[in-house]
Amino acid sequence: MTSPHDSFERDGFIVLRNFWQHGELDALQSELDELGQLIVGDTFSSVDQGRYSLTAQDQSLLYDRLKYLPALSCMSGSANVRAMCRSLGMQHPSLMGCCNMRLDKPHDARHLFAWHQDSVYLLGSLNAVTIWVPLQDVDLHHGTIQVMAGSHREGLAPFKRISDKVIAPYVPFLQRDISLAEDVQGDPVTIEAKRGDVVVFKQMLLHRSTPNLSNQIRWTAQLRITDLAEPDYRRQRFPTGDRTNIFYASYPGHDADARRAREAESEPKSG
Ligand SMILES: O=C(O)CCC(=O)C(=O)O
Repeated sequence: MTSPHDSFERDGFIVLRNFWQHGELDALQSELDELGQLIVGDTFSSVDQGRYSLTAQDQSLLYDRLKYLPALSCMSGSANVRAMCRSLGMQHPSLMGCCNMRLDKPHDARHLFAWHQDSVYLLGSLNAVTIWVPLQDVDLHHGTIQVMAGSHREGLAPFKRISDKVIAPYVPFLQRDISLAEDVQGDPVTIEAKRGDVVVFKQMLLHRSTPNLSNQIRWTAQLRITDLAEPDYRRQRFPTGDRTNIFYASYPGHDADARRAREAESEPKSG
């Protein structure tokens, strides 16, 4: 029989059922409600969008604060997350300082992520993982993610710049700056999960958002863990996306020095 570790290495993702057993999700949800009530008003409720209306301004103010909810740090640093990462083969799991929460409103496609690999934006070790945490059930109706099983084994997929941001160290490159250079081929796997489950996927795995077709917001948290024991990551002095960018970090399929030279070559010559 295939072990969870072996299937994770093969597929690049795993769904762990009933992972949160110590009230972690309730703690996160109550912090979320407290924040929402502070920013949006007393009627805010993370389980019922019918009770309040969300202006674009409040949505953006709320969204920007979500990643600072203390419960996200507690969950990221919890003993069960650490033990789970070790059981999936990480030797020295460490936080990446970029945990996050998403709010995906019904029928709002503007913030959906197209196919991508997190490593392009967040960097981290080759075996770094995202722990994707739904606060309610997720499926094609409520909005979820799709993954391309096994795609992490191909290394970094060809990517292109889609903004004119200058390539320099300490300049973060985000989804609006870089996209995949080619269409993704193959049959995606649609993740179905319940509140309490976690989806762990390698940051090298191709994945994307699907639209929320329900009438409630889809709330999810993303915890990110890197492995400081990975030799190549250490050799590169532990690059993370808040301090540098993909033009200064190499992965299988991507030589940063060669890529920077190519980008410099294609810059319009001045004078
Ligand atoms: O939750 C989503 O829709 C996409 C999340 C995602 O792609 C990510 O956090 O890397």
